[in-house]
Amino acid sequence: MNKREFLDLGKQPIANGFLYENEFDKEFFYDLKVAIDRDTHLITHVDYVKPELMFNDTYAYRGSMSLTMRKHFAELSESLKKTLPSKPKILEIGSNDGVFIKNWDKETTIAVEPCSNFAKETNDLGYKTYDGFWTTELAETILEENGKVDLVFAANCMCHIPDLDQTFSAVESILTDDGFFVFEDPSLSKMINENSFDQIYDEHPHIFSVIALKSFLERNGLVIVRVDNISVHGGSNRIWAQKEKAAKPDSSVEQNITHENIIGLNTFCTFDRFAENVEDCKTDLHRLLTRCVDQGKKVVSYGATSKSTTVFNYCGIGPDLIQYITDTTPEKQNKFSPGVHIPIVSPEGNFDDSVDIAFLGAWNFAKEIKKKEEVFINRGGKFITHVPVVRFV
Ligand code: JHZ
Repeated sequence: MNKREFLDLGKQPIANGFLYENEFDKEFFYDLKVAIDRDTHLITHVDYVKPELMFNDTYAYRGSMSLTMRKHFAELSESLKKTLPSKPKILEIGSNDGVFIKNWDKETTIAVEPCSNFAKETNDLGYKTYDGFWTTELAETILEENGKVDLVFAANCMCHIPDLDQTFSAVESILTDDGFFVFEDPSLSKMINENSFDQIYDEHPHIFSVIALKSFLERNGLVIVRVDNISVHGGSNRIWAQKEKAAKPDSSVEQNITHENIIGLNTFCTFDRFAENVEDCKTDLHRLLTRCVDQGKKVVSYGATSKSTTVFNYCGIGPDLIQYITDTTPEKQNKFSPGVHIPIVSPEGNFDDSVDIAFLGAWNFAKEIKKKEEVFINRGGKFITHVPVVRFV
């Protein structure tokens, strides 16, 4: 790739590398620098972190921890079932804890998951899960053992894989002639509009525009036939692609590309301006949290997200500003956050009357969280977000 760097998010740890105190001194850090590829306009890291350092048998993120995402995948599955032939054969790449495949028939569903803890969990549930990274070799094995599939699905997984050419050509090889490749990932246009720079961390080596995806898919025999702009994870795009012969793109594809051109996703200055906004956010957030602490407020964070790893490490926010992070995920509790080492605790008994202010680490679930935390809000508790600008909400 012919990369032009535009943003430096500093030294960062593994975003989901929650750790114990006795592991602090051997923690891994890397330089998180972001670039645009001059040829395809793909937004991509300057250097990629080795996948094995992020996706292994201690992976902590569980997709099914929020009601929003459980509902999202249940509804999507219902609508896919109407589009696909009856009893479709499906393959999910990056099945995590099974939040999507649980809506499908065990007999006709195959999954691929490199985090062995989750591959074991879904195998135990009866879904045939290949424990490994999606590669040409694994695709060949799956093809030999199962034949072609009617749907390849991936949610928040394609943007995790450094080598997109290998990834997409392997998808093409396993699809039936009129099969669909459907995948969703955070949208670049949303990230730029909302200044949600925390979508960038080790696990997201790319943030996709439709413009860039078109180049990568087409050179691997796949054509985008539909784009859905969806609200999850702070604004994502669901891309529908098919083999060239079957593809009949609808108007959403051209509409999205036109919109992306209008907002400048194909020009360098858009990203230089974004980098300036990111810098401003760092100053504003640090200043607001410092002011709250100086006023004697108890400030915590809500949701130990990958996104907040970027925010806290880039903005220099540690336990001096945020006393602890509450999170419902058992695998994260009683550990410390990556890099800045803020304690992570269960919300039970900790998100209590003593808390004055909570930074929304999981700002993408603001609606769900505000509904759940009405008591906190009604007694005057305040949430802080940095998206799209630093403020109380
Ligand atoms: P959430 C992960 O990012 C990582 P993260 C990954 N790379 C990716 O692409 C995206 O997901 C999709 C907790 N929580 O989903 C649960 C509460 O404690 O924003 C989660 O730990 N209480 C695969 O980590 C976290 O917040 C609640 O009420 O940025 C949310 O993490 C709710 C709703 C959530 O993803």
